[in-house]
Amino acid sequence: MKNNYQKAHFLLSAADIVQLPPDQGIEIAFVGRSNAGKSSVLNRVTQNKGLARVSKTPGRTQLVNVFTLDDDRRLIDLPGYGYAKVPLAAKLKWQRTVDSYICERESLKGLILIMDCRHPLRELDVQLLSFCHQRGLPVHILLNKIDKISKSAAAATLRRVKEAVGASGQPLTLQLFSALNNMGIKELYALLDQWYGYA
Ligand SMILES: Nc1nc2c(ncn2[C@@H]2O[C@H](COP(=O)(O)OP(=O)(O)O)[C@@H](O)[C@H]2O)c(=O)[nH]1
Ligand SMILES: [Mg+2]
Repeated sequence: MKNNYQKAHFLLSAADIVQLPPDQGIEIAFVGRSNAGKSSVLNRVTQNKGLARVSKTPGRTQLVNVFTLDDDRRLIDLPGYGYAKVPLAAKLKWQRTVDSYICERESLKGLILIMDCRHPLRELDVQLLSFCHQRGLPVHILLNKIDKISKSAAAATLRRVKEAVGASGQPLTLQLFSALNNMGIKELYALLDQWYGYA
């Protein structure tokens, strides 16, 4: 039997938040620096390689990609950030789109912020956390690629990031994850089930 997330199918890509579907039901958005592993995480969660392929289609990487789980629930793939060579205009466009999505979207229940565990809390990650903080929106951080570092280094990273973000008083949770070997998938499903109201 398919789990709730395997049912995800592509609905549309939006260049601007006015192109999004009606603001009803529950949306959870996945976001992160380019190369942190957002596409790999989405593939894992939905067990559907086609999903991230859609998001990778040239021209769509800078768009908000919307996937439907059912009539009331959507999964949102926000454009990645932090490419070295992106022109300033594109950076500003990313900021505007993501900022207005986060600030205005009523159905947005929470964000899954994906970071490479070896390079956590880069500048735009912190900026994103602050957008969410302003709205009191919960964020769940995935420290991804945990298979790349030792267990003790992973534990130390978790502790360090927890300390760094804990001080803000923001509704925030975090976990270790690996899109490569599925580590942390149960914990992530439990969180998503709770936010989507499946639990
Ligand atoms: N070892 C390891 N590699 C990963 C993991 N997640 C993603 N990758 C690799 O990191 C690179 C970027 O992943 P991708 O999903 O395209 O990142 P995106 O740019 O954030 O969508 C690819 O080569 C992936 O195979 C992980 O958990 N472990
Ligand atoms: Mg990607």
